[in-house]
Amino acid sequence: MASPIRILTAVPICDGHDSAINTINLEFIRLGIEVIYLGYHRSVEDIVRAAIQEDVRAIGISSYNGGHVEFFSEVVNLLRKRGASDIKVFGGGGGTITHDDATAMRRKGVDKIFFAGTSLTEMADYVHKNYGKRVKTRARARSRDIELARKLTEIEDRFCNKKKRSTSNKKIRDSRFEIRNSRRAHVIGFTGPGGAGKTTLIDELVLRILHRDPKGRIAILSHDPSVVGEGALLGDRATMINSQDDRVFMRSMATRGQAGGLSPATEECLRELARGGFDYVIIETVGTGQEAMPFQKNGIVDPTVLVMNPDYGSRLQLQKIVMLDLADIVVVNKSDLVHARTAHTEIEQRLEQNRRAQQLIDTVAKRHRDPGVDRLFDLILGTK
Ligand code: B12
Ligand SMILES: Nc1nc2c(ncn2[C@@H]2O[C@H](COP(=O)(O)OP(=O)(O)OP(=O)(O)O)[C@@H](O)[C@H]2O)c(=O)[nH]1
Ligand SMILES: [Mg+2]
Repeated sequence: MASPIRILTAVPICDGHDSAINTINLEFIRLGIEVIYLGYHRSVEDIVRAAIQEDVRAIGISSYNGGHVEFFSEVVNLLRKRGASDIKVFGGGGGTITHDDATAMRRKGVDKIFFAGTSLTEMADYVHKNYGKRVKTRARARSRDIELARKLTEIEDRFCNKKKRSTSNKKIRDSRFEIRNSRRAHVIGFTGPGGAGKTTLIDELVLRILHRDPKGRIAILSHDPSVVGEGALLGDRATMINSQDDRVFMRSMATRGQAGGLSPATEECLRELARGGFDYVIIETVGTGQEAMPFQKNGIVDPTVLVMNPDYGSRLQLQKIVMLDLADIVVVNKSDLVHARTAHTEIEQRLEQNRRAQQLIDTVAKRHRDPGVDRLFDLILGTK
């Protein structure tokens, strides 16, 4: 089966009109496209960096507040400058973008502008027809990020084409051993139910790493669910603010039909990142259920962090969450919510049954400079 087309969508800086792009994203996903959504109020630099790291075929920009002729062409120019001119730029903006503007934009290298009244299916058809195959460009020296991004795509594609069956279990074990013993990267796994605040927490930790370690490089592998051969909304980037940085390489992955929180290609991609000279590699699973154990024992993730939402139900639900037995660190995020104190006590009692040195920390990830996040940061870096 062919891999889904991956595109990036965003709204320019100083523009909060995201309702059009949200509708368009949903239609693209429904028609089999993987959409990495960067969110609104995004700079040219952030858009181009994300497009390169995500190795997308095209960038779709929705622009309503003016300045579109300059903004779109700056995106095209920066892609060229970074050696990624094979990534196409398209978009729309209702009546704000006139036909004359669109002609000027096309002259500057913008691929296509859609006007008011175009149907959603027409736009999705355009994507399928024009961005289905990678445009071959003349070979030239490619940046480190482009090289890595292409490698990750090749790995994902191999799994999608089912060519990846040949790796024996012994080979995988040997390779895990090799990475555990030679890696310099600190590999941290985050899991937990949907919406518990995993991405917000990771973004806050990234901010602290960037400050504490002025040369440190961070990779993030972030997962969202999808069914085999279908589209997906890969939306974690939209929550990331601090992670839009040249020292952070982030890749969004769809699970492409695999249950349990990760993609069939995750481990191999992780291996590639662990070899890629990063100091920290952070993995975020999809929002998981009670039975999930996404990170294997003796795998290459260490430590594992379970992020809990205080609203998990009652003590009975806690008994069923397998990751409470396995996680090294359990975080009660959203501890600003009323139920959080009870949640802390109940989870603490649940962890006591395990008789293991597991850590329990309360955080408010959405609060800047939260002391709980500081404690989590010290704990994670304390193991490095
Ligand atoms: C809805 C809306 C709002 C909502 C936004 C809600 C949201 N979260 O998006 C609210 C009320 C919040 C709002 C606020 C403002 N708005 Co307003 N808003 C609109 C409105 C009425 C519709 C835009 C829209 O969503 N259309 C629905 C989409 C699906 O249809 P479409 O626009 O025709 O787009 C088609 C194609 O272009 C294409 N397309 C669009 N984007 C993309 C992207 C891709 C990748 C692709 C493939 C295709 C594509 O898809 C559609 C296909 O039919 C427009 C007026 C208009 N009719 O365009 C004003 C408009 C854009 N807003 C305007 C203004 C001025 C503002 C405010 C500054 C008002 C104020 N003074 O506070 C604020 C700014 C908000 C901000 N932070 O940026 C002006 C902009 C004028 C300008 N550029 O100079 C407009 C044009 C109204 C006007 N005539 O004055 N706005
Ligand atoms: N009240 C409160 N809300 C928070 C906190 N941390 C995150 N949120 C909000 O919770 C929502 C979900 O946050 P995310 O970080 O996207 O959660 P997630 O676990 O990554 O979600 P998925 O990736 O979809 O599973 C967002 O609206 C956040 O702003 C917190 O400490 N307190
Ligand atoms: Mg998330």
